[in-house]
Amino acid sequence: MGPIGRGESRSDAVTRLLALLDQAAERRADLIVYPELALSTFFPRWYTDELGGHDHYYERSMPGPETQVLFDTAKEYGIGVHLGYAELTDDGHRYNSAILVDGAGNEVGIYRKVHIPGHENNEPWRPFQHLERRYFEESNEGFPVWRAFGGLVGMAICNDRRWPETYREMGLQGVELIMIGYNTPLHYAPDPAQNPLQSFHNHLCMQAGAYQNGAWVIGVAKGGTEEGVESLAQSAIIAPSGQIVAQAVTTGDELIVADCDLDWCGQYKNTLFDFARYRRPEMYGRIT
Ligand code: CDT
Repeated sequence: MGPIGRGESRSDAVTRLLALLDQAAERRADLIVYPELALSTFFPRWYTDELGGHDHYYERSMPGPETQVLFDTAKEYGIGVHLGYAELTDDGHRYNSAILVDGAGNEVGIYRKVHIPGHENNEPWRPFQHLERRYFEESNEGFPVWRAFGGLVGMAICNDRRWPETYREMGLQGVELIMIGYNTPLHYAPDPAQNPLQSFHNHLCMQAGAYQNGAWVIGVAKGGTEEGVESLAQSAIIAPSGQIVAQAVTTGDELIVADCDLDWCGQYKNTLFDFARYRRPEMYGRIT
């Protein structure tokens, strides 16, 4: 996806998601993967005195009144949906979440972001804030995998993709396809020397995660310049070999498609990365 401006409503965003869904149907897709926080601008870039100052960006139910049409249309097409959104639970918890539904419209699972980057307090020295640690709680639910789409699938969100444990936790459960939405500003205030490496680091970690676990990785950006902040695009579909088989070439709304044969995973999971045969967990004491 391209940027979502502060003035764009939830319904405006859904209209754009529907246009991509129509294209996905034309391409006979089984599953469409939308990015992190796909229904709003990336609001943690602004500080509010009140913690609830951004609550209008959160979803109280999923599907909700404005998003129901997306799930209904996807069900008519028989296409599964992965959608990132800000979740406000009935008991007042705020999570950076993603929902997955299958092609029949049944909920497969909800994933809540484990690794929450950025900072808790206003830091005016930054050109823009990254207050995810103020507006989202860390999930303690880990990285489950679910049976869906003829295989084992899992989810992660943005900063999660930089951590090898994310992929390994799912890899140890046999995951075959991992969906990851992201919003990654090109400017990293604590160390701007990393700015020119954003694209490299993005693909580096997702390609490594795919290869080392013999799984497909679908990395989906909300990129382009959003409210003056330039963010990385370059969504990619990565094979279990670690190769990128499809990549976005614009910074706007763009559909990329690949035929993700889950049987390809076995070529890695049953040979070089036969975990049961070759892993040495007793040598990895610090992380096990
Ligand atoms: N959304 C998200 O997690 N973004 C972070 C930005 C870097 S931390 C300020 C990321 O890891 O891409």
